[in-house]
Amino acid sequence: MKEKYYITTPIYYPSGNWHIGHCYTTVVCDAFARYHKMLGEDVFFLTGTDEHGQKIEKKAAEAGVTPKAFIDPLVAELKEIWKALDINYSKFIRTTDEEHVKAVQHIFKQLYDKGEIYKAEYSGWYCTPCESFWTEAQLKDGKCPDCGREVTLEKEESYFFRLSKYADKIIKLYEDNPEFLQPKSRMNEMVNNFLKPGLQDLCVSRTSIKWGVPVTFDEKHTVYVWVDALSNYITALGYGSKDDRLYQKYWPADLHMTGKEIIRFHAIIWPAILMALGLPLPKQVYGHGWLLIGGDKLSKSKQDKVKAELTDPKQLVARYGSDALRYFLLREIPFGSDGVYTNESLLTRINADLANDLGNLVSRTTAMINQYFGGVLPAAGEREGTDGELIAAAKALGGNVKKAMDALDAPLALAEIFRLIQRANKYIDETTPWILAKDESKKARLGAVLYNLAESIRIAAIYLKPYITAAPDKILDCFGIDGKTAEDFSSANEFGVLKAGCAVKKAPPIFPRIDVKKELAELEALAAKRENKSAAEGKPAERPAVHEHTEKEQISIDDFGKVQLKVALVTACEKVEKSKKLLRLSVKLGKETRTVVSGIAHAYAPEEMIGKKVVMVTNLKPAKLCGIVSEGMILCAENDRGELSLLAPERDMEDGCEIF
Ligand code: ME8
Repeated sequence: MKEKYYITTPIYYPSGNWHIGHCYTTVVCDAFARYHKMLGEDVFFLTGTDEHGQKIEKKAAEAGVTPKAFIDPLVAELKEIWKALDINYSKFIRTTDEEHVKAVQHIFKQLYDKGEIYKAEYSGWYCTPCESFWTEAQLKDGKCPDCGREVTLEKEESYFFRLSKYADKIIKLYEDNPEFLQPKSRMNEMVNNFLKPGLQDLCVSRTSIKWGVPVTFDEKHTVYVWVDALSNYITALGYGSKDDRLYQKYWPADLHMTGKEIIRFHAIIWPAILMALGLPLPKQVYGHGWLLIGGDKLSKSKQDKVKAELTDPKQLVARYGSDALRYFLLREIPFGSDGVYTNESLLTRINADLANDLGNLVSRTTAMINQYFGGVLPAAGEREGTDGELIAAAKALGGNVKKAMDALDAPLALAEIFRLIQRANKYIDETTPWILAKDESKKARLGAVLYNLAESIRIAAIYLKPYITAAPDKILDCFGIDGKTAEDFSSANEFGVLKAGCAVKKAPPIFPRIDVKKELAELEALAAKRENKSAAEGKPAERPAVHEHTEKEQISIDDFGKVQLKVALVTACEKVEKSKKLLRLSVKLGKETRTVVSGIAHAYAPEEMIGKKVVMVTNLKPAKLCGIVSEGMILCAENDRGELSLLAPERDMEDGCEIF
């Protein structure tokens, strides 16, 4: 019986605006899934989309469509990206799938029946016409910040999950299973920041959010999105349905791969829910780092740098191929840490590793077999010189890759494969086949050298298959091997499999070398075009919603002192015509009134802005946006998903007062 391997990505928010950073988790999981399949394991690889919640509800309402109609095209777009990147998932779950919804309802009811969920009251300021609760701080002059009407102190009933009782159990889980949460630093973070200080019970239902899974026994409640989302890892296998054969076969998961920002949900809340349900826990959770876009803080400002990068996955695949992108993501980012994406780092990787090391080795070897032996593979012959070293490196590859993959270190696995490729290139320099070819008496030696190279290439190509998916088959095809017959590693653990006398084709150009200077200039021109187009449309250039490098150069207190910040009261606000992003605001700064244009229309409705007190930079040089002179800038926080939150003084302060 084959061993099973169940691996999951987090399910994606259908946010659109997909960028190369989004592809990271899924490409990594795809490589692990393919690797385990080639080891002969029975693999299930799950991915999907996380479709409920207030954000979608709100965005769909703004677009004037139902949430489902809003989401469907975004999901289709995501699936297209996975196709372009050759992602071979076993199942794509959507949290709007009927089976998932029913299973989440079943899970919620089970937790309730077991006494793990209880009903309690959550108190806050209630605006009846808006059906909304507000905290004290959110009120505007003691009134509803949405409609300005009176609010009353009321309580919203909610269901709470008894998370607090699981803190010790989770600490014990980590102690008994040091491999459960990786890398190690994440475990320390969970223990010190969350578990040791003690956990609070978790509010797991809402009455104010309609776009969610209804609680069957109390229909005005919907299930908290994270409970809904995390459950996908078992509902996708049929847990809670009539047919749970996949669940029986694959659960517990071998690996939940997630970004580091959502590790708390996977390493604390999810195990606690499973413990409460009495179900087995996943074997491992891994919190990977982020792909930071931009990077170089020296040459240009962060903004310019980010705008200059091409981050659209489909455009990148169309330009450089899916292998190049997959290779970059898997090789460039030290696993578990953050890595930097720049156009230049991608192009450098393609040239150095794929075109120079791999491409040259394959093209030189197959060309020489054609030139000196008419395209017929010569015999292996006697070993001499450094043959033994090359052969030993090729034979050791499987073990070295396994060690790296067992440690969840895909970059190291690729480094091992490229070590063999580099060794083979060095072997060409050592054996100088072009000199051997000049001496007829060295023909057998020349044959042996080319045979050893062909075998090393074959072994490297088979081991490359989980990581890059097109080139290995093209390489194997040169030696008459159908890629499909090399779906496991067994033939790659032996040296001497290729038969002398078989036909060898001259390799087609697999990774053409890129003229980096020329390509960077083209990309820059593309970025400028994007920006001009945006400016002509009166909107700020689309900035990819990615985790950007936040480091800036140090500044002195005098530099900071040059910025004048004041509290401003928004007195009027409207959308800027012909722009999707801009709002025109009138603000009051004490006795003074000013106009400000701000790119926040995707996050705030004009009505919502009126009456807000915000933080404003008041000594910026006026700038014209969409024909309107903006006399300052209001400040916002932005997270990695592009969500905005305005900055405001924590206590009520008069408008016009200074901030320092
Ligand atoms: O968090 N670098 O979904 P999501 C590396 N729906 N990884 C990145 C990245 C970057 N720049 N940007 C995004 C969610 N990701 C929830 C999950 S699971 C029950 C619910 C990764 O669409 C991110 O770390 O915000 C995460 O692993 C994945 O993309 C989906 O993120």
